Amino acid sequence: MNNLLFDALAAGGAPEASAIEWEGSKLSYVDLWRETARWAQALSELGIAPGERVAVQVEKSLANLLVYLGAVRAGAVFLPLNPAYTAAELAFFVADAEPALVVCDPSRRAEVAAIAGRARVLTLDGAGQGTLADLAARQEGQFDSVARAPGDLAAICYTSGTTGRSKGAMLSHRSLASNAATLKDLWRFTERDVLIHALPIYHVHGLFVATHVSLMAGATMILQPRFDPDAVLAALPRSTALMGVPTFYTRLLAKPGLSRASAGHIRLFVSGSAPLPPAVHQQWQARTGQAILERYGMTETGMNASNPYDGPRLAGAVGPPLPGIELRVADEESGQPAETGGVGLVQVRGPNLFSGYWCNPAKTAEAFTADGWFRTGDLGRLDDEGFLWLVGRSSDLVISGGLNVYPAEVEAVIEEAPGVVESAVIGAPHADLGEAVVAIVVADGKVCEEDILATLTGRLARFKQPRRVIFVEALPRNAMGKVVKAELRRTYADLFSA
Ligand code: MLC
Ligand code: AMP
Repeated sequence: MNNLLFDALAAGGAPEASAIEWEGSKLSYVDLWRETARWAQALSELGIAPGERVAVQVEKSLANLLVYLGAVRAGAVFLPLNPAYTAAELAFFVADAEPALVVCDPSRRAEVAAIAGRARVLTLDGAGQGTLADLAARQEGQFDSVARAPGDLAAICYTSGTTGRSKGAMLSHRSLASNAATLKDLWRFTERDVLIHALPIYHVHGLFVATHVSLMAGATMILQPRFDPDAVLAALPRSTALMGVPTFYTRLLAKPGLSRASAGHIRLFVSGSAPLPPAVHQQWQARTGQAILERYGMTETGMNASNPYDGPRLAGAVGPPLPGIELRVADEESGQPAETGGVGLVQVRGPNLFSGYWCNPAKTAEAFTADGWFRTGDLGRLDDEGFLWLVGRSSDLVISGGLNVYPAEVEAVIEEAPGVVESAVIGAPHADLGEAVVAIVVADGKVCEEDILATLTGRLARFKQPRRVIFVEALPRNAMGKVVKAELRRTYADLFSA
């Protein structure tokens, strides 16, 4: 038996070809595999056994990616975490996943050690320095990858629940490898590609879609520490592809340097994680001559649907299901498949699906229909050509700049602020972020916006904190007493455009 995911990733690259460019230096494939051996050896020297979790909350860097690949090789289960999470947020993930190792920024070592329980705590900073890097540097770079079967876990990615706490989506070697192979073929990635990688690597888009496709194809990745439109523009001349969330495209459109001359040669622009406004799709095409390819995915499923490589890339649609993946739209009332063109709940089935929520059989059971389809929670319709058009979500989830924010989590903290009676958190349309978090609050008249934001500081990551707090006399409620968020969303639809 071999290590399914690592072997699939390692099959693509020619030894001397450039695998990753990072801060001006180039790592060939042969060097990359040697480096991953070092990091895998370091993990095994720490006593990380196959199947144990390695939680990593560090800034994006080449070393951060090497820990991931090393963990896969060592048979560990990688648990990526947004560095923006506060210690309070981190404590939940650590308690739930019970990692054997937590890797954090050196500046946060003390606060992480305080909540790490039995886990070891090692460090890694954005420049790739820290105690884990020191340990890896001492290894010789020879490692027999730990055997992993298709169903073994490679990662757990947390995705917040609409109510209650986050759930850890368990992702197997099979699901990740099969999804990457499908995308590589569909999007025609080859060793001639140079992908600009400006996404974070604590979520599936940057960690799996972009990284796996590029490595599997033997392509080159220009790894950038964060999304900076000027750095992307600077890399365009020697690139062939870019993957991003819609905010990347709106921010790039604001740059005069984006033109047919600078971007017309790019083979593929991919957008996903949040709806790409049709106007952005059209403006992009007018400016660069290129049609952005929009695709649709989820942490639990990897990618589900994609506009075609050849053929029409329709603005506002996410395309037909990927090869090997079944997708249906179920009527909300009856649960039966909706008629063609009818709006309903999107459900998927295929080798891409996760293996359930970590230690949460009840939520896992709820997530699947009796006949084994995964309930995405998204609302959509399939047209005559089999293209999926997403029209909304069945939950109140807000997607801000491609990051998910669950209103219930934010409301719970706001309601702890002295003087707050109740609150409702919604997403309001926002030109830059797609949706921005807004809190509608009923309070005693003494508490102000600053007080509420102060309550959130240190409790919730910055991206979850409201961009606006609006005080009202009462929240709109239906006959059942439930807050009518749809009405709030209508009322504040122009909040950021007025
Ligand atoms: C950062 N901030 C955000 C934010 N990101 N606020 C709201 N929404 C966000 N997404 C905070 C910062 O902490 C900062 O706080 C302030 O907002 C201004 O930050 P910024 O400089 O504008 O942010 P920036 O660093 O440029 O980041 C914005 C971004 C980034 C859109 C480039 O968030 C990003 O890379 N998003 C991609 C997320 C992603 O990969 N999603 C995929 C999930 S997987 P302050 O204190 O300065 O005010 C998935 C499945 C699928 O969904 O289908 O792919
Ligand atoms: P996450 O739980 O972070 O993986 O986010 C997954 C959610 O992002 C999906 O359920 C969708 O609601 C949303 N999403 C992903 N891609 C798209 C897209 N192209 N258009 C609209 N929504 C999307």
